[in-house]
Amino acid sequence: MRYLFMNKIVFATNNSHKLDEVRQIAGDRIQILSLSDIGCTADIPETGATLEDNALIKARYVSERYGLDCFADDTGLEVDALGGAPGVHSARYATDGHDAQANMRLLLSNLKDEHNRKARFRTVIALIRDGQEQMVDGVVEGEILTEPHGEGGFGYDPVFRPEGWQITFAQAAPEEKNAISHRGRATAKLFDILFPNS
Ligand code: ITT
Repeated sequence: MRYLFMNKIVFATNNSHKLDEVRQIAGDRIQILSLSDIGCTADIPETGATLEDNALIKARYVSERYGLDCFADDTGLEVDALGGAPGVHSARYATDGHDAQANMRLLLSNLKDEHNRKARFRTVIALIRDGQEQMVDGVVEGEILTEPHGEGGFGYDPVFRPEGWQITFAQAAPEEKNAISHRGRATAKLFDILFPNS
């Protein structure tokens, strides 16, 4: 409980966009430390078969090596017409690296001539506090457009339009995305656990 007691917790991610989003949701309730803030430069291997496995792998890495309270996020884009792909493989869909443009190009090409564009983002957050593991998730339903729109957000945001919206996540303000997104919903559940009386 060391870090939480001091109103700090580690977010085990190397993705600065995720960090920005979660810090914005946290506001001044808690200080979210990044991996570099604690001197961790590892690219934690994500070898799990599910989002749950990978979220736990990342959180355990920090908990076991640094002894700090922490949480980790694993996120996937699940496309119905592709049988749920890219899913847990979303980061490395087109290449070995995190090439968002290549990932989107491959996704659009795999959906060429496909009428069923239904998809969802799913985020699983694993929290380890005082050695106790807990998991929460968040989902947002939507559809994959035929071409990218917008410059904001990251990853697959330019091709994902949430249900009931006229714009993509990449065309939305950060607080608009956070209000309904997979990560926003999972993070709200995380903060309900961390701050049960607020
Ligand atoms: P960490 O594992 O270090 O947290 P990562 O970028 O590798 O960062 P994931 O393993 O969760 O994150 O990979 C998820 C992939 O899905 C990755 O390609 C992201 O760009 C993409 N992604 C995650 N969240 C997203 C979001 O809110 N909007 C659009 N794309 C997202």
